[in-house]
Amino acid sequence: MNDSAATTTPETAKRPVRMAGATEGGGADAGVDVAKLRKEILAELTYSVGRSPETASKRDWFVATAYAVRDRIVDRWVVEHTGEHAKPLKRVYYLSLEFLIGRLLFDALNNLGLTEPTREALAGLGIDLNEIRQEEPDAALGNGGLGRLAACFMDSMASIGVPAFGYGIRYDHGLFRQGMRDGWQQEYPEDWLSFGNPWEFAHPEIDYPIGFGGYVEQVNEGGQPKQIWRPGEKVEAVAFDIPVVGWRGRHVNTLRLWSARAPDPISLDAFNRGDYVGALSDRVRVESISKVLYPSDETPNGQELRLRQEYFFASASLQDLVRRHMEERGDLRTLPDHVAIQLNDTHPAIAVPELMRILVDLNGVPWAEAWAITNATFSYTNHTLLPEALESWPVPLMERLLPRHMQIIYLINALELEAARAKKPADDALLSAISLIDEGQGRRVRMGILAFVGSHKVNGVSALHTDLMKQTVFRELHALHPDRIVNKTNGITFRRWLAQANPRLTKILIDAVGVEVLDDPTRLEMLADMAGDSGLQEALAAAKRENKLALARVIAERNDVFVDPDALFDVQIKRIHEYKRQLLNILETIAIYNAMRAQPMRAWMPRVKIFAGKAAASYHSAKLIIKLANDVARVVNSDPTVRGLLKVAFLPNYNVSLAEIIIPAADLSEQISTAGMEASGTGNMKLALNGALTIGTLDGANVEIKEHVGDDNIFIFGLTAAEVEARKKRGYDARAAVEASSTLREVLESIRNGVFSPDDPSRYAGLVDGLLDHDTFLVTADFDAYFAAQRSVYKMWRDRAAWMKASAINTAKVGWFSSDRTIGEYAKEIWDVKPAS
Ligand code: 26W
Repeated sequence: MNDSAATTTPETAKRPVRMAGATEGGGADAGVDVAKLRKEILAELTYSVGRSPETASKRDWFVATAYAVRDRIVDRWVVEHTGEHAKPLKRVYYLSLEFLIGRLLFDALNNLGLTEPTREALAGLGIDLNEIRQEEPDAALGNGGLGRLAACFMDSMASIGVPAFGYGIRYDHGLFRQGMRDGWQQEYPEDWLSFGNPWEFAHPEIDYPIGFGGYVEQVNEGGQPKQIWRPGEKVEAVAFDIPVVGWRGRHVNTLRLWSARAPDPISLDAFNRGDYVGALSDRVRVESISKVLYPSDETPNGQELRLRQEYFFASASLQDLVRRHMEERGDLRTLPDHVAIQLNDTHPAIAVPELMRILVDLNGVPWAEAWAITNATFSYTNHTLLPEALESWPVPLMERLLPRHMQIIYLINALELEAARAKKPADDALLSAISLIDEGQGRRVRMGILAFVGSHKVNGVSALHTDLMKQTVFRELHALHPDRIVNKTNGITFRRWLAQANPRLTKILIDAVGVEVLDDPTRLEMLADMAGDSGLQEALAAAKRENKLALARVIAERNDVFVDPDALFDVQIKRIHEYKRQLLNILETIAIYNAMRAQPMRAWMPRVKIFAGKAAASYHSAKLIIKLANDVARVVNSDPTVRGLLKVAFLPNYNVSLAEIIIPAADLSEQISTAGMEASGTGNMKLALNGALTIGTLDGANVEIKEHVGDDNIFIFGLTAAEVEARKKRGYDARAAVEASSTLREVLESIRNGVFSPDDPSRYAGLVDGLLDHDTFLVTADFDAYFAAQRSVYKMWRDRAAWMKASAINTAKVGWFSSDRTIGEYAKEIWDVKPAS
């Protein structure tokens, strides 16, 4: 069957991709038949969208173009999944509750080398590709770093040839849209599917039953006790596939997202009784599982629905991959030879007991053997050390929703504790530290421990984070399993974050170091030797200025704030969280403002402070920080003494598409988290790649960025992770720090006195008191160092040549942070998969 499908594949699929010189945007665009492409787009418009060119809207043109491109991807997909390619030795399954994808059109065009041909094909029809690009809604099926990393990894796996499936949930509603009312964040529902999704293939025939609740029956099978779970409730998981095409179209993987469907669409009993709402209520309850992404970031939500989501997608994914494995190999015991499952944080960790249930209960594999298979198959990535973000579920909830899994967890726990006792004789503290059950406040299952013991490798996402994992959350488990924890420093896909987002810079790089840089980012290094070249610097400065003009237009449109493209663009874009310390940045902004008011006629360096990011809806302090940024913006931007030399803009609704506009335009990248708290950061990499200089603490991947770009090309300040720890242990006195810093004292006084909140002078009293009484994130401790670092930023900015040289060196030296490198490391050291390339 496979072979015949391959032979019926259209001829285009087997045609090798021609790799003549790349054009702006980066693909291999030569040799594409533009007239044919135009015909295909027109045919899609007519037969798939059902519109004539005369009546078609921009959205119709976008959909027609997406379909035409999708056809070409499918041609390759079919080839890759049939015939000789159909059965790779080993596949990776990336389980993630979040995929923060953004728009897909330019991803596909760029990777297939179709950007310029499509532009031309559409231009011939009077359509502007850049305009229809805006019609695609962002797929925002993620909160922030963790979800965006999953999307970059999907691109890299397809690009370097790691056969992979991504598994997740097809949320009807992605991350909320952020609006502003009087400077306060408002959450509005997001509706990315309202006009359909041209990239996906619905597969209603691929559906798996997912059970919840019920009871466990013990039966006797040939003298052996056997457990059978009898769920009280059934949900169906239906597959929707999005093809993921890699660089130069060489490989196409699949992102398979599950949607919940009720087995019975309607209760006829209720309907016949005239209860029309009741007739649908079961269905609504069941299908709520895939309705909406949980918008919390680093805060637990403890909702039953969240646990349902986790089990729903873990179970569907395991059923799917086990079925595939059995079809291909016919023996469950060889699973780890052909399957590697990566758990993206603990969110899919329930897959560990689920695989045990499949092996032991459903297939009669003896426990010890099943455990060895499970452990060899799974690996787990930790993305945060914040204690409040470490997932745990109340035992009673687990017992009610997943009774058999709870039994399995107890058994895993008993055996793990026994093994630990055998290694290191009875130490109660050790045993309670590694127990899967937290006996603290109500009994809870710790998902981090479950993921750890169920995996053969556990990784952190930067060198510092991995070290801290060994010293903190997994200290005891690390002592018992010293080879299990490894580091895999995060990366980003250069295709989206350089070639697509910043075609102007990409063109300069291609001219400078050759088109091969698109395939091999380490070639960026060659730029370092030219960094002092004035011609190169001028070209880079001109590209940056164009990008800043584009951002200035967006700021004018969205915020009605007019900024000078020649000012320093100082950018902090990420989720709003106290540990990320947007507050520190705002305090410094106020310090500059105070200084300007004290000496209005000094030659102040023009600067624009740009903020963007969402706060979890229930995270009040984060929402107050957004309000403060907006209050400061209003006051500063309208104060004539400032003469426009300082501008502040909080751009609403930060998402992938907005990031693609801000990042190429940034001069300064704010990475100022309290040391030890940001696991890695990936925005830091995107900004450095695009030529922004970093002002940052020695936290997460900043440490490694510093090692790559060199001390002279980055502004590092503040307490180290070890110093933060020591400070906290010793008991930190913020009042003394504030007393010692006249700048900080004035800043806090102006906030407290209502300078930025004349309508409600006490609005920030609690915020200021909070800083003085319990400055958990050491904002006051790092303020002076940060302020001084900002002054050295100014100093370098004054010397344009020095700045542009440092900027070029940043771009040159961050090739290592490509997610292709990261995925190569996972493939070799965790998955044991050979990339096909
Ligand atoms: C239970 C609620 C919840 C939801 C999401 C807890 C924790 C999370 C994530 C772990 C948050 C997250 O996105 N972490 C980020 O992961 C990135 C990719 O590794 C890192 O670069 C960031 O530093 C880290 O904060």
